[in-house]
Amino acid sequence: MLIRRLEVLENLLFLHKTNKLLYMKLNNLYTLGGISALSILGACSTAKEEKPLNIIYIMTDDHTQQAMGCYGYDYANTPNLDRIANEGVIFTNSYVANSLSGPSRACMLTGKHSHANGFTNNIDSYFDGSQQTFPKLLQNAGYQTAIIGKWHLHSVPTGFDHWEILNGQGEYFNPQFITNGDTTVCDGYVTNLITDKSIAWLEENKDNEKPFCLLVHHKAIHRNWMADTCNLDAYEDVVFPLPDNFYDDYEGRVAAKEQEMDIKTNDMDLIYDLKMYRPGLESRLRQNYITDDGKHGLYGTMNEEQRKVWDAHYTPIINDFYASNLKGKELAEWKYQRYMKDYMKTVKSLDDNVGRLLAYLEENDLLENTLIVYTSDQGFYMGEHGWFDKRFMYNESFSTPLIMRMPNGYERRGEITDLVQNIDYAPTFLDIAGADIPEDIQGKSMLPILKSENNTMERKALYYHFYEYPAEHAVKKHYGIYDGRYKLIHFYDDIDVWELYDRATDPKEMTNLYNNPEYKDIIIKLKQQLKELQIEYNDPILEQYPL
Ligand code: SGN
Ligand code: CA
Repeated sequence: MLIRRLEVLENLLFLHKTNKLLYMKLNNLYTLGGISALSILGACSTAKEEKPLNIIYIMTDDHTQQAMGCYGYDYANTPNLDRIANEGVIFTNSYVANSLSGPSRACMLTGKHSHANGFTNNIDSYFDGSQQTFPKLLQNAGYQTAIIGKWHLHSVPTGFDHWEILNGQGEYFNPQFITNGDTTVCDGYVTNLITDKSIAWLEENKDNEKPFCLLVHHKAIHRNWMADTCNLDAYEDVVFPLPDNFYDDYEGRVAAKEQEMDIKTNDMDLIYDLKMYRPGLESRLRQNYITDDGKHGLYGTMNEEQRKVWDAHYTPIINDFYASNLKGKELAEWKYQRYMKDYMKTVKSLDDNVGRLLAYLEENDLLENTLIVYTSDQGFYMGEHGWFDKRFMYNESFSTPLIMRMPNGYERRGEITDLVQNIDYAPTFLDIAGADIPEDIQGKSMLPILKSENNTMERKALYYHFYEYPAEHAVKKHYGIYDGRYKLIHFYDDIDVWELYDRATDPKEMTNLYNNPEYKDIIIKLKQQLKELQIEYNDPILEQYPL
């Protein structure tokens, strides 16, 4: 109630952003929660209501908009995620700055592009934990902070009162968790365990006076898409529609042609990815990964009981597969169907566990004083262009899901079409906490647009830069600009190729218009804008490839 009153007051006085000083003063009074402040405002409130908003920031790995009911994919059964969107907002122009796990996480923590936070790729980057991050700034603003789940930044987490992270990518079954120097194997399925631990932390800290910011960062739905044993039967009867560009020939797109993330080829492995293992068969992936007790690496760390249920499900499918001896298109489309099934089964656990967390918050009266954010470290290809994986600035992997359940006092609902990017999360959380947003943060707060549909992000275009090459999946280095309609990309390093797409007429990005003379003026304008963004963000690539 107090929050609402303050917001009304802010709006009345046009404080928000227009008079930063007064706004900060008000926030200080509010954070201090002094009786004088309350009486000035004529508010009557309990201590609990005085707390600033809690934040729960759920992030999955490789979940994509095309696999969510609320984004219009009718084949996805995601009622709990849909609930978040229905009781809040859904961003339809939500993007990442660098479509890969570690880099994305570093962008989110710092609110800065990869070159500025120093974590450009998963292979040889190391996150410098001494730098400024939003959890540290929230701690300074009086929050208790925690991260549970995937971290993937190689260094020890900083800025968290509590952290319990997976070892590297983590395992689906019986994974290792690391906390303060201890590594523990926890029995169970990873998505359940991360949720259990998150709820346990909330429960342990429920009498804490401070507001909280909890990062629930899942391993799911990362390759190789292993579902919980209780969900193996889900989606088995569903026939997923093949994307109409599944057989893309990549004409006019050199980098797209040279990638190695094709469902139709050996890039997608029958054994490791699609679980068609038989004794005596070997996969080219995870060959050397054999658990201590000698189990096959493909099954990771499953125990006997889990493996039994797993085998009971997959053995008939494996037998059918080898008996049918599929070739060519039939094989490619069979692979696509298996991929979709495994992926969606893995989503099922995720959605169920989001439901569990929502139920806990509801039962503990936390729902109306907590902003719940759901996103992924990037989008993913679900057969579009024939692919799985991510990395490209093309739409499916440049975009990422972003839905938020709104607490009391946040009236905005429905679709938000503003251009937003994962560097915006840090300043948004700080703004919500009433903390100052440091000047060197490159993202922008989304708070104004969360408050009112009359506000906009006041942003003309987004900047993107992908670095991890040469590497698995062979996606070339590239940077680019997207203005909400046109997308201009420069692939560089061992090639020097530009691409232009008009997403209004070509949403699937199949026709590279860069060499079409009709677009000459548009290209000149976009290059100018791209240069301005590189200068604004101080990306040294501009020296190497001057515009
Ligand atoms: C692993 C996967 C890749 C994936 C990267 C990065 N291979 O290396 O397919 O692109 O992670 O993913 S696997 O054989 O180990 O499954 S990220 O989301 O962590 O960036
Ligand atoms: Ca990822």
